[in-house]
Amino acid sequence: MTSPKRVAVTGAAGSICYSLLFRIASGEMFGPDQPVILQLIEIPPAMGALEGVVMELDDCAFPLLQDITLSDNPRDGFDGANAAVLVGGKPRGPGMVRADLIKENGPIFVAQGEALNDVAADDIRVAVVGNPCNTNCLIAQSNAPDIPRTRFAAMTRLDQNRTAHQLAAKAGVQVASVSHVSIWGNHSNTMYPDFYNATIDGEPVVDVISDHEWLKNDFISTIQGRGKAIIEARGSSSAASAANAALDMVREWFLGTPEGEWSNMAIVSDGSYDITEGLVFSHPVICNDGDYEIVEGVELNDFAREKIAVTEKQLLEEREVVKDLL
Ligand code: NAX
Repeated sequence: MTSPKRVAVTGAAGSICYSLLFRIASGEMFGPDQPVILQLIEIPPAMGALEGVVMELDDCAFPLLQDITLSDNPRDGFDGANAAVLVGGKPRGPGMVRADLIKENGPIFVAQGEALNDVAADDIRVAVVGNPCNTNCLIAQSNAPDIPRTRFAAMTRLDQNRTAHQLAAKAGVQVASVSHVSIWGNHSNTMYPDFYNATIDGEPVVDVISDHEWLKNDFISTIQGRGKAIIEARGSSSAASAANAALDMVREWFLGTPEGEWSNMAIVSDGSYDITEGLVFSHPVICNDGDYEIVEGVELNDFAREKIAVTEKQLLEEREVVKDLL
């Protein structure tokens, strides 16, 4: 019998987790033969709601779900964890700008980074979903000096999936025809969804979609503004699609990127593509067995370089805001 994977999840009583936890427990994250133990972490006022979520998990009678623990303390919640998905955080309140959100959430990720450092399993991998996810990831990483930095990644998979859908819809093909999407930079309205290197049925997107003005303008702003558009339409932020993206991200990180494909995650920059070393920056990667390699040789033209410079500048500014927490 395979030993169970301990999966710690913060923000476990929130909207994303109401979809995510059930799919982890059903085997969609680590495969149909991998038992899991869910270690659910919340803040004290949400523990009652979390108990309700656990009752529902129990009532699903998932064969792979071996145990569930509940905790309002990351030191207990991350104990022995092999994977951690950091979803929890404070939402942006009325009148708050991005810098306020960063400052509000920063201390949460200091404490979580320290706790992961001290109590997680030696093979821990950490996926950060809670926004601003790149900078939260940088903070957690910086406060976990004994864990290699490459074990942390922030989620830009939702942006990858959104890009694949938009390109497929414009070209009038199925989403499976779209490959080699890359997402560069910050999970924010400055990210650069790269269509130049993406393909549709093996052909460059720019050869299949003749409306290049759409690609350079409306397409990019649709991806950058998709989260906001969903809030406007639904009255609350993307939850099921974010949970789905977290599953895609972590599954490929552990089980591997499909042959010939790219995954995207915001990972620590090693200076590739002249991006400032140490920033948590989304890149196309190829994952295998819990490790990843940055895809090499992606051609970045002047248009791409300009877009990447904008998102890099934003991440440098965010790093400046939290410099006392690093
Ligand atoms: P919810 O507000 O529904 O849930 C967040 C949960 O986190 C709450 O239950 C809250 O009690 C808990 N929480 C707060 N502080 C905590 C702490 N210190 N420790 C543990 N739990 C804590 O938000 P939800 O819709 O689930 O979204 C969660 C986060 O994902 C938000 O920061 C959101 O901005 C972010 N997103 C990131 C996306 C991405 O692509 N990277 C896309 C979707 C989403 O916007």
